[in-house]
Amino acid sequence: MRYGYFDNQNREYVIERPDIPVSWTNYLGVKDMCTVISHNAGGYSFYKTPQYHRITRFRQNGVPLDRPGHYVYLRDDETGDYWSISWQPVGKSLSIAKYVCRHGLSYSKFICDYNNIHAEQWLFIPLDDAVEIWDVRVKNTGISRRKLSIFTYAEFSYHHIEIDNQNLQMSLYASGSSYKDGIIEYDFFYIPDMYHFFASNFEPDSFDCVRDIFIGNYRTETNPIAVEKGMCSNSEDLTGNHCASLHKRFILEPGEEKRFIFMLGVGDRNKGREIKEKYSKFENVDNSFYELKKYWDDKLSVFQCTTPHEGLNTMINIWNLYQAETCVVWSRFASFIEVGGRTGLGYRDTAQDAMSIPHTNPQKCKQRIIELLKAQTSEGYGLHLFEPEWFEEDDTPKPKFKSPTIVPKPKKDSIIHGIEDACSDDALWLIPTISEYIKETGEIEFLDMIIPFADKGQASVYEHMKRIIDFTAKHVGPHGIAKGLRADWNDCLNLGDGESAMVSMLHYWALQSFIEIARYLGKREDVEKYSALAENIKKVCNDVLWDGRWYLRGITANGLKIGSNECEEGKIYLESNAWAVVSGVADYERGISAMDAVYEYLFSKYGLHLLHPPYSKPNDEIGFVTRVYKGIKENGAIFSHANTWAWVAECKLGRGSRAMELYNALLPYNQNDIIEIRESEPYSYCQFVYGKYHKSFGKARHPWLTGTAGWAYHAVTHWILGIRPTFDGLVIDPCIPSNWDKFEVIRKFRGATYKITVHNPNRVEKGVKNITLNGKDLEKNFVSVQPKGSINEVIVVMG
Ligand code: IFM
Repeated sequence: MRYGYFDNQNREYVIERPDIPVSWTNYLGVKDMCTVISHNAGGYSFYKTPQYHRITRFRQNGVPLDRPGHYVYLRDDETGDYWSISWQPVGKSLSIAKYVCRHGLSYSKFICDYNNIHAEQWLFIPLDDAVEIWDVRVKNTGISRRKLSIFTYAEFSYHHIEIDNQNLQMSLYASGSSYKDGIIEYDFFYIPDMYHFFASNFEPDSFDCVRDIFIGNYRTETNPIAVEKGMCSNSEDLTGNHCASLHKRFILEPGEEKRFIFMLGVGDRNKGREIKEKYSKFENVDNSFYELKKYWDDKLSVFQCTTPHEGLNTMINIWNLYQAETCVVWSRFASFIEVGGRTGLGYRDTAQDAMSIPHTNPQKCKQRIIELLKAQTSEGYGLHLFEPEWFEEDDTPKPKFKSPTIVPKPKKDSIIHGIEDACSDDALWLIPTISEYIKETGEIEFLDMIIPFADKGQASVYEHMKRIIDFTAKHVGPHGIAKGLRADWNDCLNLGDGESAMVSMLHYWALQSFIEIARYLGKREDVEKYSALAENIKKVCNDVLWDGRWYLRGITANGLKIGSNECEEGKIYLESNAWAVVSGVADYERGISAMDAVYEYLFSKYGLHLLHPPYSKPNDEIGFVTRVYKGIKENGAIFSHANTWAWVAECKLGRGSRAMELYNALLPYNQNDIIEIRESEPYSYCQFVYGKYHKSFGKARHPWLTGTAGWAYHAVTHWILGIRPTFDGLVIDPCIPSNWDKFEVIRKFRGATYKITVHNPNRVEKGVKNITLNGKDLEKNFVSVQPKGSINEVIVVMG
């Protein structure tokens, strides 16, 4: 069963049936203001942080789905009939009204045809203003004159989400709303920076600022009394719950169209006036929509591929990068699952996400790296969850209620959580990310930048990297494998002093990146010292962790093996086997054996399970994973993020067809027509898919905010298509399925453009036979950096 399709020409996903079992969301805003919006216009907005500066309210996990939202109602003033431009909240029967939602890159369009009225509501946030524009057009497609009314509705939220949800004493009695000069203002405690406003490009006929008056007693957003009556009550109050409803009556002659602009923004009425003036001009609305389109066109143009795989092209050229950027820009704490009650950055999540976008968003990538380095302790571990503001250089206390994003700045001692709460993997991810950033931009001097540690002292970026490596080297268990501590990448493996195969392998992988940098800088001593460390880790991993056919996942503090053939449950894990290959710990034979075992035990038509068989008996020596239902999340679900490592592993082993088989199984695009099983968005990777051990096998959950996005993008661009930046140029090393005869990539790199065509006449899976740059033969599959502004033709023949 399908609910929509990919419109690649417009870079939109088109939802033709709005009665999807779950919310299909999109993200508006690329800078300071963000809205998470569903295909039925339910959702919420915030400014910078969903925890401290919420703009609109959302009742997460509610019944009915997605309430409230950013709604536009239309009313036929002659018959009293009314509907909304998005299917919900009014929810007209789909047999008499047609609804379409087009989710695009940072905008969503809701389109409705009902009773000879065609209406569209476009939502987007311009690049330069913290305001959500509602661009509404209403057209009479019938043959008679129509008398209509338009009403808006959004429910304001107290700025601090915890107060809004939990301290009603405060949110109900310390917030107010008022209407003046056509602008609704929502305020509290006279902190003008934190006010919200709602305005329109016309003089309204009536308004409501008080939610319960607009909706009416014992009613919902489906049948608000104001819309039913055809008139708002001009309510305002200095207490209660507040909303933004502006109403206008208008007439449409046959064929006539009217356009209305609404603005939901951050700031007080004065700011509202400024914004109202600007966006009351259609020209300014059109320009800012065009600029937003161009913003994404420019980004996407950095890497565009044409392969025989339409789904891969669609995801890599549009949706996968869009999802990866969304994770980096908005962190992982604002969705319909993560409802914004905790914000900041997750150390490991951000470090991985940032690795995928240095080519399209180098500024944000660098910003995130610096924030993470500031949240690294001088001992070398990262603070698991933190607010970048905690480490702002300016230590002078902020005046209470001044900043638009009031993030409390705790005392340093209280935020340095100590090793007992440290995760063993967190900071290791950062080393390859720093390396990727430098390779992409060529900014080698970044390594000299001095950055403070979270607790005390400061050091260069290079020194920060050494501390990260040294920390893991120091914290090893009795077998010489890294300690698992609070958790490693797998949140539910809580090994404490037990040992984690994955972390030792990550350590080895991070060391490869670091040694490459040290070698490039000519730091011989470091190259020698850390190469010796790396060799030792590789040996210990192979001596201790090899289980005969695959690698163990770990050893508990009491010496119990995890992920061994000897185990009854949790016999084999995906992470340690994929990472043995990705990191280079495994030699070719062991790599093949481990990945064949992964295929045999963990593969399914929807992707690779994280482990087999799942746990059924709680065992706190292993961790929380043993207390999760079988087939869900870390206990044997198809954990999407970890699947991507297997694609890289297969590419490293040269098995392009296998890598593609694994890729295809997880690919959301491929599940567009089985939504009765998948349920979630086919344009977004989800955190997990229920595994075969659960009756909901195939159902995907937690869209958008998952490390899968960045890693899937990285795996395809760097390993399947094989185009990898180095310090001096681009390596071209594809690993593709044997049925591909050719593919093309346009890659922008350090100011030059590379048009790369890869031919595969002998249908091999890996290996480059020859390569030319602008007609000249190259010695190896490496293209050095070409002059800025140049356009270069690269022809590669595999064989
Ligand atoms: O690695 C974690 C991530 O940090 C949060 N979500 C789950 C992942 C796997 O446990």
